[in-house]
Amino acid sequence: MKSVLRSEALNQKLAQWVEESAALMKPDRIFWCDGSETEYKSLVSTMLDGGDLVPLNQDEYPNCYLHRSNPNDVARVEKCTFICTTNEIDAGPTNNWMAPEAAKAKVRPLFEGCMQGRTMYVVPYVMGPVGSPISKVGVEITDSPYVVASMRIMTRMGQTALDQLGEDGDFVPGLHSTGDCNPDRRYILHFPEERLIWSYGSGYGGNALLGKKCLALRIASTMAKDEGWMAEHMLILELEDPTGELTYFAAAFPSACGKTNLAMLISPLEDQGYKVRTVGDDIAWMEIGEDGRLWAINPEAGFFGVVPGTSVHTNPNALIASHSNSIYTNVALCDDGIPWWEGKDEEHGVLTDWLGNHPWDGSAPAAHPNSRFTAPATQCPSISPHWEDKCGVPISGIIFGGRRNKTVPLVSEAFNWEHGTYLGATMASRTTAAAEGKSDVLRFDPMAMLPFCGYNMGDYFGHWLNMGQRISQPPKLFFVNWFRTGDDGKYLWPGYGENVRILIWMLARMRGQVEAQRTAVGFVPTAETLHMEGLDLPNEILEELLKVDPAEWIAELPEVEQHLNHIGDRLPAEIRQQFEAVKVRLHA
Ligand code: GTP
Ligand code: SPV
Ligand code: MN
Repeated sequence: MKSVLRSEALNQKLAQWVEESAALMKPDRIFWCDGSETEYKSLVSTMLDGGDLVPLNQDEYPNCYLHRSNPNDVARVEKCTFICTTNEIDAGPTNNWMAPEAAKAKVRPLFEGCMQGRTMYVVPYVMGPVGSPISKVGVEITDSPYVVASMRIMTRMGQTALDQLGEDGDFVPGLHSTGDCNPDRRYILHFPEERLIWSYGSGYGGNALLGKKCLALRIASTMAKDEGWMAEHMLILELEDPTGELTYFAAAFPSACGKTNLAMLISPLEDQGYKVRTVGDDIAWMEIGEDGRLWAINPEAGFFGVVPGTSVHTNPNALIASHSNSIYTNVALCDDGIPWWEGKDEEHGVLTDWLGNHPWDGSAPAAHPNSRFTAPATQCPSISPHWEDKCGVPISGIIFGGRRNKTVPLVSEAFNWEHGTYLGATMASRTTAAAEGKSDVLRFDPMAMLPFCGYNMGDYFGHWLNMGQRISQPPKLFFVNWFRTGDDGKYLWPGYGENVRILIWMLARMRGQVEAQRTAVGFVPTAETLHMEGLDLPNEILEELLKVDPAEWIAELPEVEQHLNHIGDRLPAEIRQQFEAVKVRLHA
């Protein structure tokens, strides 16, 4: 076996694990990734030769490539995702569970010899700014060059990570093989007790880029509970006001419900001094600072963003970020090498669809609904100068939200942290193409963490309540809904850039500058307190967007109660009390 060793200072634990992994999977070669430009170029050229990548038009999209995944492998697969704790109760009722030894016994045979004839890449990476006390080192072993190239964009990958790891440092190991990409032999296993990840049989996104959902959310959420911090499925954004003051928000929306778009929005009120900048678009790690505030870092270094719906009108910053040095997965292609997707709002000639059919016959979407761009964060025009601050940024507001076509108002503010925790715990949203399964069905997705919490959801709510007691200057908690529809099924709120108006209202609330209506479900703005200048929205539509109809909320109570019952014995009493209190208020 040939080993291409580039690293001198070998960490004992790493050396041993690499050796064991090689013995198990029997690769022809071991390749240690240094993260360099030269290495990236050579990976790309290997993939171009093997047909793993197709070049885009290099004049228009320099250093950009298209990857077509296996058509059976286009999204996260929640049914194949397991939390392997000794006791089933610790994984809780919302996670699939296997006992650690049973899980390993089942999946180890799949890994045996799976890299014969292939290269085993060792991919060291840092989640979080290099040198930040909050950052963590992970190492992924994979046989997919696409994963390696993607990890180089999404994380601080290579020698930097080995340097941060040092000889005695600890890291989260993640074993990955695309295997034969058979959906019946697909497993994404997490061992939170030993901080280990095994992923077999998928090469796609959150299943395969192990730094993202597996480490930065499922494993990290467990570490965060044990150590007293938070790992959340949240964007982080910076709002500058006319005086130049910066305020930071974190927001949790379920997959494909608008985090990237909110984080990168272009404010239509820039000439009045309201600007938004991006710190992160998917994950936040938050710790209590010495000042008693909550400080957040973005553990990622790139964006793995939903492509469909991205246009000059919706998210120009994402278009620019992904115009060079980016990988597109499962988009359609024009004959001149320009990528195309639904909602791009651009003319196109004859297309090759995401499956490679040429010409596209128009009978199904040309780009897969979960097609993605993988782009370096530094290329985003709206990236904040503070995005890599080692201590993070101080969070003043936390926002929850989801896709609700009725009932839930455009924005509301929780009465306090406990009430906000209840709002997050009972949030529901229509499902999207980001995970395999039926789209557009309403499901409860607490704090947008249903697919990503590495432990018992009841304990997770308990952890939120506990954090609230420990944060002496807690952020205010809000709830938004950009997706309310009218009788014609069309969205009532224009969304995207206009969402800044809602952030401005939140800012005014934090500063005690504006009164709000006290409703049964939280404080809601009156139409005249929203900054609507320059937006031509009929007042009756705004009233409709802000409406809280107790009858609609009462009708949902049985489902909310069922959801809370499903969480089981570990549901904190405070959450149950919040539910009872809402019930009383709604009936009052
Ligand atoms: P993940 O990467 O899966 O976690 O998704 P995300 O939460 O970052 O969602 P993203 O911002 O990529 O948006 C998903 C889809 O929702 C895209 O098609 C967007 O165009 C659409 N979307 C985002 N924001 C808005 C909005 O304010 N209004 C409307 N109507 N659609 C939106
Ligand atoms: C999500 O589904 O929330 C994503 C995409 O951000 S994935 O990385 O596949 O999880
Ligand atoms: Mn996400």
